[in-house]
Amino acid sequence: MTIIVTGGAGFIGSNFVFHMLDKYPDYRIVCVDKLTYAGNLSTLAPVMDNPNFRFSKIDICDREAIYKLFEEEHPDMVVNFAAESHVDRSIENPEIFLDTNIKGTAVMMDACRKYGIKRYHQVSTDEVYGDLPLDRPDLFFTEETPIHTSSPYSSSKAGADLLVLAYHRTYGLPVTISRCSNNYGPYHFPEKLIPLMIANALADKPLPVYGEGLNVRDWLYVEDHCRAIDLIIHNGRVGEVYNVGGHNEMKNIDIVKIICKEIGKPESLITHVTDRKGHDMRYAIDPTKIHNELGWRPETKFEDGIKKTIQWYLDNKEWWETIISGEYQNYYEKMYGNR
Ligand code: NAD
Ligand code: TDX
Repeated sequence: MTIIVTGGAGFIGSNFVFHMLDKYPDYRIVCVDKLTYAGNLSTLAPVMDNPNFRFSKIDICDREAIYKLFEEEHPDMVVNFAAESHVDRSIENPEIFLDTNIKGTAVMMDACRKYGIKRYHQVSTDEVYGDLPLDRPDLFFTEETPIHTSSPYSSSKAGADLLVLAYHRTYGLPVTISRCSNNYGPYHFPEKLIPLMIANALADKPLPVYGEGLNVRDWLYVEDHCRAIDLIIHNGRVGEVYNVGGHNEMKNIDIVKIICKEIGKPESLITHVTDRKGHDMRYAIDPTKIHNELGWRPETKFEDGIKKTIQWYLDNKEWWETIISGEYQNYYEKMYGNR
């Protein structure tokens, strides 16, 4: 079995590469990554010498390079993680999101059509469903919830999902889609809420909470997401969408307070800053389908996962300090000034 994993130098993709190489010693994993600001080759250092692993620096929009790779590798499956993934960046500059998230998805699927494939899996997000009101805790996103996006990021992911389903119906491409809630864990890029707050708290820097911090996200430990994708690509039904989430809804402000407590820093570091434009209020996944059909359920409780995550950031300071000192610093200063 040869699997092309795109975006494998990023947060979830790298965790998935580790999971697959560890669990399936006879699988070959070919990682395709453009190494944007969010991709970090040092993340993959532990597997670079593994004979079952190959890294290839390619932009998924580069049709010629992708076709050449398919001719060399004859993949059985593709799992497409590659994306521009940060909502705030999409608000600043939507265009790259259209290129990578929509056009890149089309290029990957065209290659699958041209060379044949057993499975194309699209890694999508709960953000395609838009948001839920705070005063209706009885509502959850199911796979039947209409697509109703808020940001350029989520719109580009929704556009990709629609293309994936269209390639299934029009060309019979054997596709599956997973729509997961917010992940956290090792190798999470420090522009996202949890790693940003951990890094800032450790440096005694202000903790920038958008608005009142009442927005709710449904947090899942990254390894649980990787196990869900593993199950879907092996046992999921072709043409189907699977929601992935662990019923772990939390307000942003509560997450930040937990991080302060775990790290032993004062809540006075919390600084309320201008709210995100079009900020989604609440995400909440109903994972009944993947539970009933594939037996998936989350294994890591938030109280354990957040401790493991903080410990990982303490043990791997070099990884994130190198990132923060580079290109990301320019972006951070533009967003938050010298706070
Ligand atoms: P990330 O930003 O950490 O990693 C993205 C990776 O894709 C990087 O390694 C980057 O270099 C690579 N990439 C970007 N553009 C590329 C291109 N044109 N060609 C090849 N590689 C390219 O993102 P992440 O958080 O790991 O998210 C991975 C996927 O999971 C995305 O599709 C995202 O939409 C989805 N997702 C993320 C979450 C979450 O909470 N992080 C939740 C649900 C779904
Ligand atoms: O500095 C911050 N302060 C803050 O209050 C940041 C970076 C975020 N926030 C808030 C905004 C959100 O309500 O925290 C919440 C989480 O923000 P992000 O970490 O940017 O994640 P989110 O916008 O929810 O999107 C994430 O989950 C779904 C991923 O980045 C997406 O790729 C995924 O699809």
